[in-house]
Amino acid sequence: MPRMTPAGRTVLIWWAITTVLGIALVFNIHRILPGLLPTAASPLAQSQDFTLGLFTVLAVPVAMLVWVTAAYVLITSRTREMPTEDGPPIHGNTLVQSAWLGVSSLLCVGLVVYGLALLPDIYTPRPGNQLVVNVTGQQWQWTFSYPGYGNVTSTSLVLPVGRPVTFRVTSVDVTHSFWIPAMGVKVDANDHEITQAFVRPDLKGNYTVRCAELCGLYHAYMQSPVQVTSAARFVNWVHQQKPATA
Ligand SMILES: [Cu+2]
Repeated sequence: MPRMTPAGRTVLIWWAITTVLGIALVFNIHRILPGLLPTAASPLAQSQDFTLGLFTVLAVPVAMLVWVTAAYVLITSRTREMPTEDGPPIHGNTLVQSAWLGVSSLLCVGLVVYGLALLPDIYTPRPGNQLVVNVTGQQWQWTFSYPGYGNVTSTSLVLPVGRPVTFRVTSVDVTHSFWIPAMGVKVDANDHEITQAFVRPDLKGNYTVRCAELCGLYHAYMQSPVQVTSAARFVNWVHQQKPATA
C-alpha cells in the first residue's frame, strides 16, 4: 500500500464526513423535508421510493469523492496569478485506477441487473379481482369511465382501497402521459392505442392525476383529483354517476 500524502488524507477525512452526513440526510429526508416526495399510496410507489433511496445512498460516496476533491483543489491551489509554466506531469496510479474502474463497474452493472429484475412489476397486474378504469386524455383534461359499472364516466377518479386496478389508457388527440405520482403509476396516453397500467392503492386519501407529457398550452393544468376510499363509499359514488352517452 503506497503512503498517503497529507492532501490525500485531508480529502479522505472530508469524504468520510460528508458521506456519513449525506447518507444520514437520505435516511431522514421525510423528516427534514416533508412533502419533497409524494406519499407512497401503493406497494408499487413504496418499491419505487426504496429504489430511489438505494440509488441515492449508493451515489452519495461517489458524488462526495468528486465534490470534496474539487473543493480541496479549489481551496488549496487557488491563485490570482496566471501560471508561468506547466505543473509536474502526473503518471497513472494503477491501484487508484483499477479501484475506480472496479467500483464503478460493480455499481453500474449491479444497479442495471436490479432495475431489470424489478421492471416487470410495472406491467404486471396486481393479483385479484380487477377494477377496470378506462382513462382518456385530451387537451386538457382526463376522463375516467368504469366498464364494470355501466360505463359511468367522471372527470375525477375514485378508487376503492385495496382493490387491484387495471387502467386502460388512451388519448383522443396528442400524446399525453397518465401519471399518479403518489401511486407510482405512469403510462403514455397515445391516440388510437390502448396502453395499460396496474396498481393496488393501499392508502385512503386524496391524490392527483397529472399529465407527464408536454401536450400543449395548458399541459401544466391537466390535473384531476383521485380519491381512494372504502369499497362501500366507492360503490355509493359510482351509482351516483351518469353513464356515458354512447
Ligand atoms: Cu396532457
